Amino acid sequence: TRAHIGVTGLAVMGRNLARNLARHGYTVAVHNRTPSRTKALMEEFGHEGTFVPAETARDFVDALQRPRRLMIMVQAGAATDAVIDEFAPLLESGDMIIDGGNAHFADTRRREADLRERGIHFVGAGVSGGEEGALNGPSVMVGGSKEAYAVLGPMFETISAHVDGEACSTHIGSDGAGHFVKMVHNGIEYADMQLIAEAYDLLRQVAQYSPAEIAEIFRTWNKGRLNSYLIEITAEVLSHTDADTGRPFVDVVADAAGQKGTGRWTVQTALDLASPVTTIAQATFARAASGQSALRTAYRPLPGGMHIPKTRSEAERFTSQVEQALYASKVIAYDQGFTMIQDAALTYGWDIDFGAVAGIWRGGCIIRAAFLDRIRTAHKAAPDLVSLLAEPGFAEEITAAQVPWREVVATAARRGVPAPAFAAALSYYDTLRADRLPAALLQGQRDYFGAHTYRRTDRQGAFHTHWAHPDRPETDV
Ligand code: NBP
Repeated sequence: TRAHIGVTGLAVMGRNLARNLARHGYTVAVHNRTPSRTKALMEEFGHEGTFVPAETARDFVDALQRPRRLMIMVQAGAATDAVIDEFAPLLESGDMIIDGGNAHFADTRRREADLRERGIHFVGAGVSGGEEGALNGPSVMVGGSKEAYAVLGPMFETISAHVDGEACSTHIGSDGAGHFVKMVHNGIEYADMQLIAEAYDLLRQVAQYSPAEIAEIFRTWNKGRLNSYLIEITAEVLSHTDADTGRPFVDVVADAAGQKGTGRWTVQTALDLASPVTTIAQATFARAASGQSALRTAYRPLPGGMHIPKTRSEAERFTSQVEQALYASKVIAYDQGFTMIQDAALTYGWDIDFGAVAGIWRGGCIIRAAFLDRIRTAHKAAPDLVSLLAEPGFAEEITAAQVPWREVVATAARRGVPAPAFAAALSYYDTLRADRLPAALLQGQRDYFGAHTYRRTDRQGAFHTHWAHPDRPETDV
């Protein structure tokens, strides 16, 4: 029997995806550069389904049904190129290489163009949900050709997570679109996590609640509109007690956040696209700032804000304001992410169904949340929706939340509690709702020092003022 699909790269992700496929009845060829991993998979999990272990690249390729479907789950970057270079010469026209790793979308675009010339479909698939998702149902964001998705889609839709009977896998768009959307997913994840962390910090420092009490607050919030995987696990982490010291776990963890890079890619790419993903950027910079230990030592002696203890009823009122601020900021963070995908779709010619993107993020991935169902509905109802805030339901909620949102950001500033993501989200809201922006002054400055010209509100054309002789008539250039 020939295999329906082959997986090469059998570290945690590849092994679990191969098992997921086999458990769903597919015959899966398995291969790894170091054969011991293949052997280990067969020994431990071989009974779970039909696997065809292959030691050499040739055996692996020969084990596959045509058109061949070969999935790569190796380290992103040079390792992925090395594996493509090894296998592509063994493939035939019409075969498919799927890269399920965390590739940068620009690499995926390059690889797709290169392999397309050789008649091979290259499918960059963003796989979210970590090892657990890979095994039990990930969210899969698939790029590449429609023809390839027609063949691979049923397979991805079978092994992906499901919400209300719908699969969390879809064809996002051509070439790098799948990996792009996965990257933005991770950027939104950074923002979501940072916003939750800021909410915790404010509840702790301003309202003086203990981690266990804050865990209870998050549990309550998780029953409402903030219902999400991240809120749920936050409550778990906050209620955890360190076994060694008996102290809250969150108090014994070093406060320097790590990052593997996809949040950073989102921000770097956003700069290139001129997409103002400020909340995602602040979340990424907040992680970077937390790791600047020398700077933190230098700043630590400097004065902070006013300490005004809150009474119990004030603390309760503040808690409800923080819920509003968290929700409003979250809507902004997601809106920024979707805007960035829209900007990229225009730049790269991707025809993206935003409702479908929100739909496949409802399950299997880290940002899964009840809220995504509403985003999906909003985009399905109005496929040209420019912003979530253009949808009456969201607009109404933000209108209701804006006063408490401002109160929370102002309280954070007065008390000296850092809330960079809350503040960035609010500034973004105020920037985009402003009648007039001081960008007009920037244009004046640019024209002054660099003769960069400006447009006028009352006439067509590009103008330059002779700043050395401002009374001379401006030139229409
Ligand atoms: P790793 O990213 O740790 O990569 C290990 C695998 O790459 C092994 O199979 C290793 O083979 C293989 N490999 C390397 Br390294 N260099 C190679 C080369 N030059 N030629 C052939 N094979 C090579 O594995 P992972 O943690 O399972 O992740 C796999 C992919 O999935 C990565 O792109 C990762 O970024 C992504 N990922 C996604 C998530 C998620 O939540 N979506 C989570 C974790 C990882 P060896 O056994 O011979 O050394």
